[in-house]
Amino acid sequence: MSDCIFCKIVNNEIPSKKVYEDDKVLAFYDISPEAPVHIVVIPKEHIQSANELDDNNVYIVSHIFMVIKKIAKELGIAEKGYRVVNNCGEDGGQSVHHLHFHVLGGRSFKWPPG
Ligand code: DGP
Repeated sequence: MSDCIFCKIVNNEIPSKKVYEDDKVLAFYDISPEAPVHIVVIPKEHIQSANELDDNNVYIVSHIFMVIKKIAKELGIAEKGYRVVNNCGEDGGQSVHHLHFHVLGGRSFKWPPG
């Protein structure tokens, strides 16, 4: 989508610090980190949110979680643990309307979230 920030990152129209890329998925450092390690993992295909997952595109979620497992190990947060967050829609606090998963690590987190 032409006005989507994350599509622009996929297309290298906006620079990002990438940690993983393949033909379907991109992972990069969040611009406003909430933890010592804060990565955003996205499908390259524009999917607006978790609400737009369907039988044809949901395979990307399992692929994203395999990518998360790999980068968590590489970034040294796998052993102590980390948090994966998907914000969906207005009440979920989603600000960029391209499906993404936050991977946060390097500190401990409280529950429930605010
Ligand atoms: P959310 O609130 O769940 O929609 O998260 C969107 C995240 O995207 C937020 O933590 C900040 C990050 N973000 C927004 N614009 C950019 C950008 O241009 N570059 C990078 N690296 N991250 C961005």
